[in-house]
Amino acid sequence: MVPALRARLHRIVGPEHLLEDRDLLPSYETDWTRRFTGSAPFVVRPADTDQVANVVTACRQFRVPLVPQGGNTGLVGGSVPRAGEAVLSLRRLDRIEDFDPVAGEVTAGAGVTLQALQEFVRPRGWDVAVDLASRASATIGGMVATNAGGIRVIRYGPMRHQVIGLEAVLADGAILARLPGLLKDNTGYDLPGLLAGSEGTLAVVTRVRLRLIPARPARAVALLGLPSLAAALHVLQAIRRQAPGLEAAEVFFPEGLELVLRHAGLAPPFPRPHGCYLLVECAGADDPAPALAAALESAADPASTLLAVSRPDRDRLWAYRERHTEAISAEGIPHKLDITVPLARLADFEALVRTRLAAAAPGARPILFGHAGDGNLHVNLLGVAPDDETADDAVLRLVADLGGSISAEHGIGIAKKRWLHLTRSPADISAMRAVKRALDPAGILNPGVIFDLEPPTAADEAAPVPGA
Ligand code: 2HG
Ligand code: ZN
Repeated sequence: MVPALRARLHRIVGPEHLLEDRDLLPSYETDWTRRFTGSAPFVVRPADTDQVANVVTACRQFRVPLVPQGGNTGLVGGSVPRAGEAVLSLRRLDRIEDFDPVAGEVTAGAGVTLQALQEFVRPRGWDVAVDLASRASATIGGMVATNAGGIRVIRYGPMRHQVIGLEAVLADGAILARLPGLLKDNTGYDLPGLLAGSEGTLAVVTRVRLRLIPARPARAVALLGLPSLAAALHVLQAIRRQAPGLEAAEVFFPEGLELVLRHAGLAPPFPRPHGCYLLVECAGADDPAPALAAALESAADPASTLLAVSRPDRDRLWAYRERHTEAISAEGIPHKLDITVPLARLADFEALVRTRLAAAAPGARPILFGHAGDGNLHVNLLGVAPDDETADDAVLRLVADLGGSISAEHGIGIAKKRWLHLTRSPADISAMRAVKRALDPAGILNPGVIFDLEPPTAADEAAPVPGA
C-alpha cells in the first residue's frame, strides 16, 4: 500500500483497525466454502458510517477497489478478494438502535449478527422474519446486500421484503440515508430495494431499518420419511391447506442424511431409510401442534412421522437438516449450486439432475437439500475439482430448461456469473450494467461480482432469451 493511503486510513480508523499483517488476514480472505480465496493488501475496519464514507473516498482516490464484507458466510465468492481488492469489514458497525415496540421496527448496524438481533428483539415480543443456519455469524448488512432467504421465505419472503429503510455509502463517498421507517413511501425509485441483493457492487450497506414480525413462541416441527420428493411435495400441499402458520418446509435425501449422521454422531430419525425427508415447522400464538398432527394424520404414514413441540425436541429434528452444510464441508470442498425452479417442476428437476450429472460428470457426487416450499434446492457436488465446471454447467442448463433461476438465495458472486445469461436476458444484463456504471463508474465496489463491466461477450449475445 502506498504510504499516503496508509497514513490517511490510519487517521480515519486508527492504526489498530487497518490490518496489514499477513497473519491477521486469512479469515477475511477465504469464504465459508473454502473454494473461494484471494489475497488482500489490507483489511480496514471502520467503526461507523462516516468512517466507511471516508474509507471509500480515500480508496477511490488511490484506486484501490474494495470488497465489502460482513460475517463472510457467503457461498459464491462475492465477499472475498479476487484480484488484489482490499477488504472493507463492516463487523464493527454492530449497534442496535431505535427499537419501536409499537410499529415492530428496529434499526441494525450492518455488522450486527442475525443471532444478536434475534436475542435483542425476541424477549421484547418480536422476531426477525428471516432466519438461517449461519445466524451466529451472518450479519444484517450482508444479509441485505445478498437478499438472503433462509428457512422462512415461504411465509415472510426474503430479506428485501423486510427492509423499510436503509443507509449506505455510495462509491463516491456520499451517504444515502433513507431510514425513517415509513411503510408507505412512493417517492421515486426504490433505492433500498435496488441495493438489497446488489452484492456490494452498488453501495456499502451501513444501517438497515427492518420490519419485525410478532414473536411466535408456540411451535411444532414434524419430520416425515417419504418415498420420493414428489410424495413429499404432495404431503406438503395437504399441510399448507390444513395446518396454520406454516413457516418452513425443508427437504433432504438419504445421501445427505447419511453424511449428517456420520459427521454429527446422530442416531437415524427412523428405523428404516426413506427416499426423501420432509421437515415442516408451524408457528403461531396458539399451539399449532394439534392442527399439524391432524393434517399429518390424513396425509402421512404415522410410522415414519415424528412430531416435536419442546425446544430441545424441535432442535433435534432441525439438526438433521441444518447440519447438512457443515457435514458436506467436512467431507470435502463442494461446488454449491443454489437453484430454484417452479414448484411444479421441482420433482422433475431432482430426478433429471441426477441422470444428467451421471452422464456429464460421473465423478460428481450430488448431495441435494433445501427449501422445498420455495422450489429451492441446494445442489452440492462433492468429488469435483475446484476449477472443473462441467458438472455446474450441466446442472445450471437444466435449471434454465425448466424455467428456473441459477441462484435462488445465495446470489451470483463470482461463482455463477458465467451462467447469468442463462436466466437473465441481454436486456436485463445491460440494464444492470448501466446501473453499475452510473453508481460506480470507477469500478471501486466489489468489481467482477455478478458480471464484468465490459460489453457483453459474443456468448452472452448468442444465448437464448428465456421464454423467447
Ligand atoms: C442452507 O439452506 C444454506 O442451509 C446453505 O442456504 C446451503 O450449504 C448450502 O449449500
Ligand atoms: Zn438455503
